[in-house]
Amino acid sequence: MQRDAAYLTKNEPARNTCRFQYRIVLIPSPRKAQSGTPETCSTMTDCRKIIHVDMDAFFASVEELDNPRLRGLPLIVGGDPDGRGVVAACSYAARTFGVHSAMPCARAKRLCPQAVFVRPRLDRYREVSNQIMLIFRSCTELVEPLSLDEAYLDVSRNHLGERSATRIAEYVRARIFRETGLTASAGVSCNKFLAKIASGTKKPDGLTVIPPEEAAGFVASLPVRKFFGVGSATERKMQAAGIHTGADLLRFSVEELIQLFGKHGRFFHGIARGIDLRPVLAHRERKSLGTETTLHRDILEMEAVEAVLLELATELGQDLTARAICGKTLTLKMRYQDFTTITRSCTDMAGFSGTDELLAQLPRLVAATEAGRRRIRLLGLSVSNLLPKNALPRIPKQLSLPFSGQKHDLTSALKGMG
Ligand code: TTP
Ligand code: MG
Ligand code: MG
Repeated sequence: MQRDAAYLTKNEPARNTCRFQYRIVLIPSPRKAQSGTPETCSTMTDCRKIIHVDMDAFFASVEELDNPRLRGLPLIVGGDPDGRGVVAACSYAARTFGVHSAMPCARAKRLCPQAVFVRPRLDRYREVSNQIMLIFRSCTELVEPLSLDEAYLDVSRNHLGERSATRIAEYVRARIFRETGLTASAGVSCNKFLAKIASGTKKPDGLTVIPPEEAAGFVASLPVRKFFGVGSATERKMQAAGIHTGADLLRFSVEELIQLFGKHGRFFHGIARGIDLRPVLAHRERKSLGTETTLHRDILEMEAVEAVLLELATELGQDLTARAICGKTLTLKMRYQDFTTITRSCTDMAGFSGTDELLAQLPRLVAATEAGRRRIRLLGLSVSNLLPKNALPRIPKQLSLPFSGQKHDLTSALKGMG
């Protein structure tokens, strides 16, 4: 059977001209051609072997690993259940109660009063993340991490000399379990979109393979909200246009989709046909670095706003210094009581590389908001346009007054704006 050749056959000789020596790609399917089914990636240029690996209930699983008494309990990693924090992660036992990531902890507690709440320990999660990334990199150079717990691997060529991407995925999952004690789920296919969808279909501890010739059929039945790049606004727009599944998307030309969804239109046109030519980028650069906090109560007083910003700027400044990077653009994010969210940014070609530089610009950004007049529930600071710190010319910087002599006194600085 031709179907699984690329993924399951280890020792079979390659019989076509595909660069990476696997034989599905250049063999057109006569059945499909006759029935007029749109081309799938099996007949297009995409002949890659992509794996997407994602850890199961990552933060929660690490907590269970380190504290066996928590195993099997409904476990929630996140903020204070009696405060206003949100759920970062929850165990699969907690999910049976309807709890999920990003849900307010208070609601999670109402849904599952017996849940055990623990606070996140990011350093520990980073440590495990480093371990799994090393396992990925032992298979291929082409590893693109998406977050602490997941990555794409392009194993078209790999260090193991293994032809079957499925076998590599099994090997990776087994090593992760052996070396960390944690389970991961993986998806295998010919592109990033399909591999990522696949990894989510048999969670936890699952492996799913979507062979190229099954891609179009698979995507046809997929609800559009599962498509990469479809947030709730795009989903509403799609539903208004009568697009509910991948099959519905097939009725639209690329021009029509571009008209409806701008630059994403072309991507949607491709993935409806199982085509996604995005490469796995091993050195995808971080685009921004930031920190934000949901406040315990909505705040109006400027002193409180300033105190929180001081904390955020100190944390972000330390992070920038520790990573030896700087960003040319500083962005202040503010969410008001009614959930309206605004951002205010400024750019400094000399770059922001530490707390003092952040603090020097904050008064200007705060002055462009309604802080002091509207209650605020969330504050965030981030820098973007990142560069290594030593990549910028050394421009002697005069910190803007009124900071001189009052290091870190944001309150005075803001009052000084008058
Ligand atoms: P995910 O991989 O999205 O989720 P998960 O690993 O907890 O569960 P799943 O088995 O469904 O993959 O996210 C990885 C970690 O990132 C998660 O454990 C905690 C963190 N995270 C947040 O802090 N906030 C969020 O909103 C999400 C989605 C994740
Ligand atoms: Mg995960
Ligand atoms: Mg993940």
